[in-house]
Amino acid sequence: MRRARATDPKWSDVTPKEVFLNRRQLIAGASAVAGAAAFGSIASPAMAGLGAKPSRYSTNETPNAKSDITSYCNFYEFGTGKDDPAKYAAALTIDPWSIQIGGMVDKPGTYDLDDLTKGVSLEERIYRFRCVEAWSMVVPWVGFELKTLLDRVGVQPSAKYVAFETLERPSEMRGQRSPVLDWPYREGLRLDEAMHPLTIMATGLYDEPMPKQNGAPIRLVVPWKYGFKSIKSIVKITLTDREPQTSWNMANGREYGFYSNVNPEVDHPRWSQATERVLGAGLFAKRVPTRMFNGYGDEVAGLYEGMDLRKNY
Ligand SMILES: Nc1nc2c(c(=O)[nH]1)N[C@H]1C(S)=C(S)[C@@H](COP(=O)(O)O)O[C@H]1N2
Ligand SMILES: [Mo]
Repeated sequence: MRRARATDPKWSDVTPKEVFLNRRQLIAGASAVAGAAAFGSIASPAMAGLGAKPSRYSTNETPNAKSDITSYCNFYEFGTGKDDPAKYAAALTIDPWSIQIGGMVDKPGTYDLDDLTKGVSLEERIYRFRCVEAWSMVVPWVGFELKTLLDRVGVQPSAKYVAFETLERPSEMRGQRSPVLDWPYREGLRLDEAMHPLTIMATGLYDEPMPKQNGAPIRLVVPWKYGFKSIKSIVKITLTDREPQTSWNMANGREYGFYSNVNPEVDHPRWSQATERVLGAGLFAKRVPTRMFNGYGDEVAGLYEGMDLRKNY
């Protein structure tokens, strides 16, 4: 793996979370302080910018620096190198942006992103994020529950799965000019996974609109699954009664299953999943045990009751 380049970090990139919070409060001034009082707690950094509310689903682990999160990325549409997305995603046009929603829904259509998210309140969700490549970080996402969006379009009783697709636009996504994957990037969830309160559509991180390399303007985040399930730059959502095809499963079904729940007991055919390297200062300084469902077992284990998680990897 290549080493990410530290490009001109801002104070928020190098400041521990607590200091970050205080600095944001000072900068935001009276209005954020008033907002904080209304919540009866310290201000979330998000209150100053995107207006996101803190969430009980957030971990209190310290988020990675923004420079880590935005410089070490997987986004094969822009190349397979970890630093390719930060270099090349600037070419992506994200305004206007629409999402085509169809299949087993009451209100199918092509929705402008602004219309789709109008009146939806944003939350800050600080989640652990574990890539199948056995590295991890902690990311302060901003977004809303996928359920909110699905409820808006009306899921029909026959629907059992949700399929997602990323934009296909090789003129702007230079990685799509190579057949590394069968474009567009595709992912999917079972409907109960999609409706789970931990599953979010993220439109920002660190209190700012989503950086292009992290999946602007809107991406999925499913914190108990390997990172590749969290599909970026979504343009299509389809409700279906069949398990959808997913890019990594299509590319190598033996190595990447549909479920891809984080599981320290089921190794990748080519490496162990028992531990992970925590991305941080001096990249990958720490190796820690990987937790079942990435530590979200209390919330999600029930979804898989009675299932053989070795077979359904
Ligand atoms: N469209 C698309 N979505 C994607 C990917 C990708 O290559 N293309 N990579 C996945 C993988 S493997 C990971 S680990 C995460 C990385 O998200 P991050 O770069 O924001 O950390 O995005 C996932 N979503
Ligand atoms: Mo990943």
